Amino acid sequence: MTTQSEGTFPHAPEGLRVQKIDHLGVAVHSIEEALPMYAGILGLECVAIETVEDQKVKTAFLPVGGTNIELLEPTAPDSPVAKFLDKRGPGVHHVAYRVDDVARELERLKGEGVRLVDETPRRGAGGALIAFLHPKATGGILVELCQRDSEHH
Ligand code: CMX
Repeated sequence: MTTQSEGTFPHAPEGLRVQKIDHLGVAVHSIEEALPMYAGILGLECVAIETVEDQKVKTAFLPVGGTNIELLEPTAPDSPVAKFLDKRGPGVHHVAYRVDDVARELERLKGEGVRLVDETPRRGAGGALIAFLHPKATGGILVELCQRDSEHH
């Protein structure tokens, strides 16, 4: 099976219909230990903490300028975030783009041969429908597609 990497699309794809950057995911060892720095240096306050069992992460949302920082703490040694922290240490883990219809975007990207992590949407923090594209297809940055029913984040 062939997959696409940057700049090798046979028939120019339309690209995502992105509304905004929904959030930036940041991997941390401990949300509790990270929050004082976010408040004290960056002036960002946490408005929601939620565990997403499916992804094996605890999340904290910190609104900033119409988008959010999402802190990610692994809840199990086999969490993708635990693996990331082991390899790279704390830092930016993914960029999440808000789209109208994750399932439609996935179908279209699949049709273009883009390498996906998730072929169908899953439930993420705040009840959002989410899916990941593989970082090898998106310039080395893990990309999340995120669909929300309302502007609650
Ligand atoms: N950003 C950029 N590159 C990443 C990455 C990330 N977050 N995670 C892994 N990679 C790279 C690795 O560096 C590695 O590259 P090299 O081969 O060049 O060394 C490659 O991808 C494979 O990485 P790996 O450590 O062997 O990890 P896996 O292949 O087992 O898994 C991935 C990688 C992306 C498929 C997996 O992390 C995944 O499924 N991620 C999506 C789910 C997720 O991250 N959930 C947590 C957040 C949930 C939430 O926000 O709600």
